[in-house]
Amino acid sequence: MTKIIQSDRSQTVVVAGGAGFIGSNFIRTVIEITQWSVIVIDKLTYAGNLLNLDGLPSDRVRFVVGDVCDKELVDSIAKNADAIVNFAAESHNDRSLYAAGPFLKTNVEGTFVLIEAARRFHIRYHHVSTDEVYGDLPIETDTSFTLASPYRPSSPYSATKAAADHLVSAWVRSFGVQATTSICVNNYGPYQHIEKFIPRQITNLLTTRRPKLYGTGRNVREWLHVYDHVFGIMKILTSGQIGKSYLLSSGLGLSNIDVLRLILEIMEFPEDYFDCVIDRPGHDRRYALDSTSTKSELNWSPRYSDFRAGLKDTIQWYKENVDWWIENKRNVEEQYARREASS
Ligand code: NAD
Ligand code: TDX
Repeated sequence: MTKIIQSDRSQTVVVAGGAGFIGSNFIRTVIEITQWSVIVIDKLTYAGNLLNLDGLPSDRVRFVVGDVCDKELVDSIAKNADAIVNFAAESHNDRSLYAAGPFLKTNVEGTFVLIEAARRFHIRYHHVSTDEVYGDLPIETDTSFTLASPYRPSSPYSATKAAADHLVSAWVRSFGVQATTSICVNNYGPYQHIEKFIPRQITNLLTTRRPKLYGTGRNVREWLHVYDHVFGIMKILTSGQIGKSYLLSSGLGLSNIDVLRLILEIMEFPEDYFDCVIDRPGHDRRYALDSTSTKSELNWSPRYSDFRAGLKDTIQWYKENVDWWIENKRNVEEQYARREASS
């Protein structure tokens, strides 16, 4: 029997990877707008941070440090839960180009362990995926990927994400697992790790470093505020059709150089205050998703449609939360410098 996940009932949701960027924003929303309790399982890799969950009520949020590849641990947590939402991943393309092992382990094997638990305990599973599974689009077009587009991942990261999506579909078809998948464009907002494009450039400017643009900066990304991603996942969990994938996007496709120029303008730096550095190998040209069917089926649409305003709030968040990122900054930039030197 399908378990219906309702926001106004007391339910227990396991959030894998809940100490990361999107997972922690998801948990804040869950606590705010539902009656659910949350069990977080997170390995606390370099990308996980307990501070991301600061201030949440301890009677509704339990934290377990652990690996999603650890079957016994996952089973012990999942057996009394109503749903698993899986954000746990190695999530950075640049890292996957230099050390792909952890990506295979967490993104593929971790998904396997979690969907097996969902199967064993007959609970709902939601899988968090990315537009990158479709590969890229030419820059000079306005086409978008749809659910009918073939999977053509380009980087080691996106190949592992594509593999995980296929596992989920196979477990739905072969074993009737009650799963859904969301496929989302690039996110921005509070608590994003400073290795990623937008927070890296903001924190560069806040520490008198020059922003770093890969290649010519013409590559295009579609940007969705993390709050809109989280609301989309809530809609899918509570009213999505089992077995389906849903595309989540904003229509806000911008070249990297345009995003950087906006950051420079908001932070009052000259528009040419950046360095062009060596390009990412295999750098995907453009991402874009057509989320028309998600919008009509789930009555979801992005609320943060003003990218400049969202970016301004995000810059403000990094200004107000220097303690959250400052200790990491030198290390992150040293790692970038080392990778650049070795390529
Ligand atoms: P993140 O790197 O900020 O967080 C990942 C979290 O997973 C961290 O807390 C980390 O400690 C945890 N983790 C890693 N390996 C683990 C393991 N083996 N066991 C348990 N926990 C582990 O990532 P994010 O940006 O929040 O992304 C979350 C999900 O959303 C990922 O699946 C990513 O592919 C997907 N996604 C991200 C974006 C984006 O723009 N950030 C866009 C679309 C989809
Ligand atoms: O310093 C930089 N300079 C730069 O020009 C960095 C870190 C990135 N870039 C470029 C590369 C990309 O074209 O900016 C763009 C965005 O880069 P990332 O923040 O690394 O994101 P991307 O590779 O697009 O992937 C992101 O969106 C899809 C997330 O990291 C993934 O987890 C998600 O699946």
